[in-house]
Amino acid sequence: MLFCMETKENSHMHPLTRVINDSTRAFVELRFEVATGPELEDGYHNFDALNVPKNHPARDMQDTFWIKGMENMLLRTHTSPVQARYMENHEPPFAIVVPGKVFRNEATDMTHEVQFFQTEGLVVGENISLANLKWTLEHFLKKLFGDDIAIQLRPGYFPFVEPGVEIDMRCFRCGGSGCPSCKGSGWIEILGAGMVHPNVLRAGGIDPDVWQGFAFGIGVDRIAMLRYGIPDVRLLYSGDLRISDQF
Ligand code: 2U9
Repeated sequence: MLFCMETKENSHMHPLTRVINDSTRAFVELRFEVATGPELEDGYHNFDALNVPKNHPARDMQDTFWIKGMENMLLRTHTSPVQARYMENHEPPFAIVVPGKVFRNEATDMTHEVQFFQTEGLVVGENISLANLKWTLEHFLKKLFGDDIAIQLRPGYFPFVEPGVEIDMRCFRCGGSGCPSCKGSGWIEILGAGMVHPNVLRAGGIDPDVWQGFAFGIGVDRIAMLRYGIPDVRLLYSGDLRISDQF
């Protein structure tokens, strides 16, 4: 599923569309199936099925757009409920990639918007390991940023995975020596991932003693900003044609 197939002479593809298409395609080439789902979700599939604790701050009114007058309905805060629903209706093994729009009820600034895009993924099979996760995501980043990239994995916490990892890419501005783009560290945080938590597999009707899985979440807007040097996420939604005219 591509958001826009081609550009004609004098027309331009929006940078977000380019990143959504390129990232989805990178996984489709690896035989992932594209899955999509509703933007209006229920609390069960957005939070409970994903092992997000009842008292987690993400569930707060301040962080989630709950729908007035509807019991336990919200605008999805991530595309993860699509994977949760897919597990309920499919037997493993499978590999899916899930591009889509998500919503967070928070103040906007240069790096935060109330509406943005993610490309998430889920692979469930026998003997799936962290090595499979690392190869797949390194392959994806090479497709987007070229073969010369280097990555590192750090421990990270997300309730739906255990262990969770954050993946950094060596800074392509300074090559790792440290600059303002990477805040002097030489590395840029690029995505989050991990091995699917047994509680999450169980909620999807999958036996964690038989099947293992890895999952990942990619912030499409962040990738577009890094790839094209866009300083403020809000420019991506400004409708200013001087942005898309450059692509
Ligand atoms: C299921 C099981 C596991 C999805 C994951 C992340 C790590 C992650 C962020 C990236 C940038 C959100 O847009 S962002 O701020 N996401 O780091 N997402 S693991 O894990 C899942 C999803 C569904 C059933």
